[in-house]
Amino acid sequence: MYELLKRDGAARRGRLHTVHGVIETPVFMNVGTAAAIKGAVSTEDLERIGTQVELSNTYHLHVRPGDQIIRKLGGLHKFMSWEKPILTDSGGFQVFSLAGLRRIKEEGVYFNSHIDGKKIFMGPEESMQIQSNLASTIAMAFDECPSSVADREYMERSVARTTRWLERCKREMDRLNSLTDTINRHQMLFGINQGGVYEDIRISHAKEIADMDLDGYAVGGLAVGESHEEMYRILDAVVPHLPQEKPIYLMGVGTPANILEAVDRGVDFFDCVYPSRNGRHGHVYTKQGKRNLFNAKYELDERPIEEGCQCPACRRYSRAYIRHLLKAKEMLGMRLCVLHNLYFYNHLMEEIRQAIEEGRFKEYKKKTLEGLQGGKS
Ligand code: PRF
Ligand code: ZN
Repeated sequence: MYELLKRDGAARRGRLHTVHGVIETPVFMNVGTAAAIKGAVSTEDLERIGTQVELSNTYHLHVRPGDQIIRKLGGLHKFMSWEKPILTDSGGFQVFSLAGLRRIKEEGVYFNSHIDGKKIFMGPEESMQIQSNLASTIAMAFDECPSSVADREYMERSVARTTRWLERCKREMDRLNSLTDTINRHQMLFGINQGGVYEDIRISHAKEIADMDLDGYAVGGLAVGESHEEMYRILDAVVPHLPQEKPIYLMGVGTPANILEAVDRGVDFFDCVYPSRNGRHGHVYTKQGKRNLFNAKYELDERPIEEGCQCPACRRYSRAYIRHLLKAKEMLGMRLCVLHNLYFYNHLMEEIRQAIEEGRFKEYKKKTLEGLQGGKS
């Protein structure tokens, strides 16, 4: 159940009640694709840095170790020792971005595993069955994420198929949740809006799926190569047509600036690999923009990554020390940068929530964007 606590312009402060506890929104979900946050970050670390939701992938876990194994071990929560909410992506997007040869048919997608090349079929029913075995809190619908340069005709056919797939997802999820041996019989299902950069296709698709009474609605197919301005134009067009009494999730987005802009357009959920990926390369986020800790100017810098930051890296270590670890290729260097970056994103969301509650989101956004742009390094 989603509770809308406060609106400040189009920005929303809400609360999603789940079987694994409450999610305070807007929220940034921390990506742990294969049930592991890259950068040697443990679930214990996630608890320390204020993570509310962990995100894993159907496709990766189906390929390795296998969702049947995870089911036998009691589900993903027990497997990775994480009690709070987990969202699983459906596999659709990963199949399109990772798998080798693939063929899209009405029934689903035929592809080869990126691990061992083995032939795999995944359709809406399979995706729901895998996610039910994983027993995540929130399952995502099985969709197609078309290329950002797909033409109108392809987009129309693809979106129509994604709608038919969504109907099949819903039916299968209802069936799985009614079975007595299902681990999480309260698994939620979020639908996904597609349509590329075509506003009219986006809007008609949003209207079609709005009636399906799903637990939440995602905007997919963005941040796939189009400009930021195009992404904001599509959000302006489509978000008002999604059910306002349900949470809205912008998939795979993005930079701190992208998140501020999307919150300002009514988005509640986010996920992105940037904080962990950048952290692994020694790129760290601060309110004054990103820093590259490999830079020689940090050699004798005794300050923490960001002054005042309460993350496990900044509370204890200097830029000079972390730079040394990175240069020496010590795993701890990456790990400290990733912890800082995830903390930075989680903390940013906390500040966003507070600003909305206090009715000063516009002002907070303006000030934060100025800082982020000012210190670009
Ligand atoms: N669909 C799914 N997962 C996704 C996307 C999508 O369109 C995106 C697009 N940015 C990220 N992750 N299922
Ligand atoms: Zn820090």
